[in-house]
Order: sequence, then C-alpha cells, then structure tokens
Amino acid sequence: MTLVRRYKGNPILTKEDVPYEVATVHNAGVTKFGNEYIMLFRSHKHNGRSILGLARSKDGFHFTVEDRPFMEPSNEGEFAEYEAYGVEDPRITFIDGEYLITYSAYSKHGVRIGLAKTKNWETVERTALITEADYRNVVLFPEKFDGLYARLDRPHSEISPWSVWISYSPDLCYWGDSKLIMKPVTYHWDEMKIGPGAPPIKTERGWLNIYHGVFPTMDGSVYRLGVALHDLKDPSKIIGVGDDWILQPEDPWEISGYVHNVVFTCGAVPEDDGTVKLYWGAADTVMCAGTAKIDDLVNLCLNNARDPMG
Ligand code: BMA
Repeated sequence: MTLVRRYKGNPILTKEDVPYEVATVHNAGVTKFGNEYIMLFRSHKHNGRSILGLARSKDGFHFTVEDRPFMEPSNEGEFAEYEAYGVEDPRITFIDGEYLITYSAYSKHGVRIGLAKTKNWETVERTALITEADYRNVVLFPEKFDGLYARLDRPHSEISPWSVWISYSPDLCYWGDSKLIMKPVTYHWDEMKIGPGAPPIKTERGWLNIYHGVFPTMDGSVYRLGVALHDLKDPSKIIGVGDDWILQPEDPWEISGYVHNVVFTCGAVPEDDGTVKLYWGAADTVMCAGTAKIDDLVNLCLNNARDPMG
C-alpha cells in the first residue's frame, strides 16, 4: 500500500532556487510560523562543508529562498571550535513560544549536536552544545514530560551501533536519564542503522516518530523511512514499530545524486485535516515533499509491528 503520496511537483527545492552558490539542497527541518511554512535546509558549499539556508512558503510546496544563509559555522568561542567543518541536518521544534533548532555540528573532534533558538526567523541565537561527539539526529518533543524536556537521539558505539535513545533535561542544556529504546533489526530494511527523523508528532494514539533506516547492499547503503509510535505519557515506551518502510528511493532524483539511493527526513508538518506533509532530502541533492494520512501511519505501527529492540 502506498502510504506516502509524492507531490507531483517534486523536487520542490534545488540548488537552482538558491540565490547564493551551493552544490546541494537537502535534509531540511520544516515548521509553521504564522501563515507561512519555514524550511531550514542544508546545503553543501563547493568546499564540501555544509551551511543552513532559509526558505518560506504559503502552501508548503512552493518555497522562496532568502538572499543569505541563515546559519553558517560560527566564528565565536566554543561553537567555532565544534562547527568548523559545517552545520547539518536541522530539526525544528516549537515549544514554550520559541522555535528550537537542533543541528549536527562537525569538526575535527567529530559530530555533536548544537541547539539554537529563534522566535522570529530573522535572528538566531545558539544556546548550547547538547551532546558530546558521535551523536547525530537529535529531535526534541514539542511538550515536556513531568516538567522535563525530552529528546530522541542517536549515539553510536561498536557495542550499540546506530540505535535510538531517549534523554531528558530540566533546562535544555543538561541531559540525562538516558535509555536505549529502539534498535535496528537483522536482515530487515533498517538492519544497519536507524535514527530519529522528524520531531515526533502528537496523535490521539501516541507520539508518531518518523525515522530513517539503512540497509547495506553491494552497491552502498539504501536510506528509507519508517514509523514508530511512542506512549503519550511515557515516550520511552514504544507501542509499535511499523515492520514495513513508508518511503524508499524510487524517483530518479532519489536514486541518483550526491549520495545515491537516499530519502532522509528532518521534518514533517501535521495539518488540521489529519494529514501530514512529509519532507525529505533526496540523494543528498534536492528537497522533496509528500503527504500521508496520520491514521494510516499510526495503523502501520499498531497492526503490522516489529519488535522495537530487534
Ligand atoms: C547520514 C547523514 C545524512 C545523510 C545520509 C546519506 O549519515 O550524513 O546527513 O543524508 O547519511 O548520505
């Protein structure tokens, strides 16, 4: 069954739409701001390092890019030290009247996660580096649990490779109570790596987590998207993980590009009519969009589930 319907006008954003020189447009966080959609997208510069650009839209499909990048590697203090190789893969969560942006900060010390805030999408303030090295794909929940912020993230170590963890924080700076909650499954489409994708979406039946999974082939890795459902009150409890993927590389711009066979999400926007607009970077080169019924995605988690722990 086709759960995600691709937008007919894909790709919705490419490097040709960007008024400054970039090699790619991909892995964007997307949110609503008043009557606009905001897309914060990653671009490789011609030196191979990444920056974040901003685009605005009235309908969620036709985006206009701002004249200047929104975030480039910082040249101040600690952030300069840890962002020297670029800023990547932003996720946006609206909570307590502010938009929080989690992004990967690359440097000679590895990859870690930075947190930045904006209220107006004109100015942005970096507040903290919230992980040590070898973490990617941090998504924040848009609500607190027993007074604590919560995040899903993806540390990597040999003994627990590329799995999803949860952590909590009283202040968005110090994080703890960490727990492993979901692992890749052997000889399954997500057998090599999994990682949080879009920030979780609240539904009546649980928090919908749209994640990415990676399968190794003789022709390199294939990145696909899947869904998991977390308990509304205790998001460390996974109610179900859909056994089937919901999206795989199929269109020509998903199959070939800067990195072939990749669909990778950093953002999805739930709408009042029960649908979700899903955004993905295709082949690390262009941005695409599609729509799905939230109920269909939740049903997949509940009716055709795999074991969260593999
Ligand atoms: C991951 C990240 C993503 C990228 C994906 C496919 O490890 O680097 O930013 O989209 O690989 O290349």
